[in-house]
Amino acid sequence: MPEHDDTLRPSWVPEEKDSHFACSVMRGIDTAANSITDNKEYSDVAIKKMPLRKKLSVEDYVEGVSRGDRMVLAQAITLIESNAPKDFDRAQRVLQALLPRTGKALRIGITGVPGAGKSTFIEAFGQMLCRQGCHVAVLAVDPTSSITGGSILGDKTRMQMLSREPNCFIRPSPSKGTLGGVARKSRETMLLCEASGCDVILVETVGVGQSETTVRSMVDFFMLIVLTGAGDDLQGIKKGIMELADAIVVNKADGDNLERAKVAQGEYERMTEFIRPATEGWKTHAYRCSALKKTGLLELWAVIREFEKTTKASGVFKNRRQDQVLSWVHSMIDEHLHNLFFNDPIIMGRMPDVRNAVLDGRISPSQAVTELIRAFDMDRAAMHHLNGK
Ligand SMILES: Nc1nc2c(ncn2[C@@H]2O[C@H](COP(=O)(O)OP(=O)(O)OP(=O)(O)O)[C@@H](O)[C@H]2O)c(=O)[nH]1
Ligand SMILES: [Mg+2]
Repeated sequence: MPEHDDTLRPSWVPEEKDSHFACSVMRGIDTAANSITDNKEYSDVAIKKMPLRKKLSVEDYVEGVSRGDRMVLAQAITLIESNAPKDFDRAQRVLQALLPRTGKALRIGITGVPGAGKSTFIEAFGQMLCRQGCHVAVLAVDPTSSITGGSILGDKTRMQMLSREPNCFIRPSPSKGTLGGVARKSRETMLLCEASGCDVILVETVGVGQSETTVRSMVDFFMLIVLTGAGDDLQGIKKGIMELADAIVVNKADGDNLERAKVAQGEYERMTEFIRPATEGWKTHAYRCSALKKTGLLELWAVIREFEKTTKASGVFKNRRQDQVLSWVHSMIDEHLHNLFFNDPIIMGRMPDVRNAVLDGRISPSQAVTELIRAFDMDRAAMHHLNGK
């Protein structure tokens, strides 16, 4: 079999697929007339070729995104999301050039159990912000759904009112690959949106359990949306997730549910007494709203603005951003080293024996690690030696 050439991988091939991921690309139709060229009757028809979409240069991306051109922004995000190594370098150059324009938006994360009303909330809240003159971007982090392309893709068609707002940009999750990969792409997407002039970024977590901490680590304000019936085993919400939240919002406070929502709000408020606050110098409270009836949204926005004011004055806002960017660097190093180690041919060759030896009790786990790391070091040193010659 010929050596696998990574540069030939189409950019949409999922990261986790190995070289055996197979596809064939068929020649497309250039023009409507293309399909009838074999027909003698039409052989003289002048075939006007459709212009191909111009391939953007790094400067085109930078200029277009800076100008707030949403088409170019979408294309730049596609470049960031590409898994092709040849795109990685260009994407990073675009980001690098845009970096001075980033960081000015307020980043808000929204989580909650499935069906809590996150998407409905984002649609209503986003519309309200657009009406106030804000430029809003809606993103999602969904490492779970590689098949459907992420439920926000469905939401994009569902968030019809919001997607019609000229000041709003909705982007489905880069749903392919590991959580680490998805997180990198989402963070970089967020930076691109900021560079294009968005001043509020709403990030929805999709998929239960894994993505909350990741989204918390990329936003300033984190909101947990809950439903009534707080006593019912907390609806599967772990205390840990409540401890990430800067606000707990009881949604669906409308109609017959309003009274129950008031009770739930009280119960959650009491619970906040027992949890560690997510942000130093900020007391997490419980609120209520109806995403459907669009009530309580303005009040929530006021809470968020107050949060921004307080944390900016105390320096907590800036410190958190700095911690976030440093831990982002660390997690990327972790991921890189992890891949380097586990994809090393020597390690891959030795792993089954070492695994069995540990399982049989012939060597201790620590011994196994020492041996593997030594083999890895030697392999890297040999590679350096060869490359140096
Ligand atoms: N009565 C009432 N219904 C609501 C409200 N907000 C959302 N809903 C309904 O609740 C259902 C779920 O809403 P979504 O916005 O899709 O919930 P979600 O949290 O995004 O769900 P997933 O994306 O599947 O996790 C929909 O049928 C909404 O119409 C509300 O404030 N009041
Ligand atoms: Mg949703």
